[in-house]
Amino acid sequence: MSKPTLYGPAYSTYTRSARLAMEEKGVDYDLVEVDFLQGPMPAEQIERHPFAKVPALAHDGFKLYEVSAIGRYVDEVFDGPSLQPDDARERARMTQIISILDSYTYPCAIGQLVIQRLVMPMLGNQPDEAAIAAALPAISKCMNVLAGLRADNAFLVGSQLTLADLHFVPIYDYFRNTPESDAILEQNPGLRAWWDGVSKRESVQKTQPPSG
Ligand SMILES: N[C@@H](CCC(=O)N[C@@H](CS)C(=O)NCC(=O)O)C(=O)O
Repeated sequence: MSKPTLYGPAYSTYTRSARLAMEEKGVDYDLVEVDFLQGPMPAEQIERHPFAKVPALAHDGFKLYEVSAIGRYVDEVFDGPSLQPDDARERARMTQIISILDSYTYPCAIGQLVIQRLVMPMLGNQPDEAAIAAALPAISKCMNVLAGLRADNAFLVGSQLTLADLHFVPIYDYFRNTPESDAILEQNPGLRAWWDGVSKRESVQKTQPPSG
């Protein structure tokens, strides 16, 4: 089977989730950097992704975008440890968590807090403090819910690393670097325990976003 190519920047949370799936499976892949912070989304990427987002995958003539689809494809097509539970209820829980991350967590934790607190200053702009303050209750709710679903398990779904963990790692990693995360994580020590475990994985260390 030929090597897949992933188009997206190493700093992107969704690109990192797709990379994490390939790293965990032991898949050899090429990463083609696509920048959208210093300018508009490049036209070639909009051809790959009509909604002008990253990442997109190309493999043996097959083209795919949307990270939850990419993760499942990578898991099912390549050898390596399974990233989806066999048990129907656990698999449903995994899908539920990915949906919670996409629908409720990313928009407030990354789209508001991380963009305003970490990205805006990096680009030489002032953070919008009102937008940050407005996002905090929603972030807190998401983290409480995710901590509750994890309960005392090693991973978000029971004792097996799944695509749900790989979806959350990049979001959590940026979030934990904001000063606002302290108070929210104080309330959710279970998420810190989860991070202590997953952050030691080689895949997580190898896909660390570039600093600055
Ligand atoms: N639903 C998409 C979301 C992808 C997404 O939001 N990617 C972000 C980067 S992490 C992006 O492309 N942002 C560029 C923009 O919104 O202009 C997926 O699952 O792949």
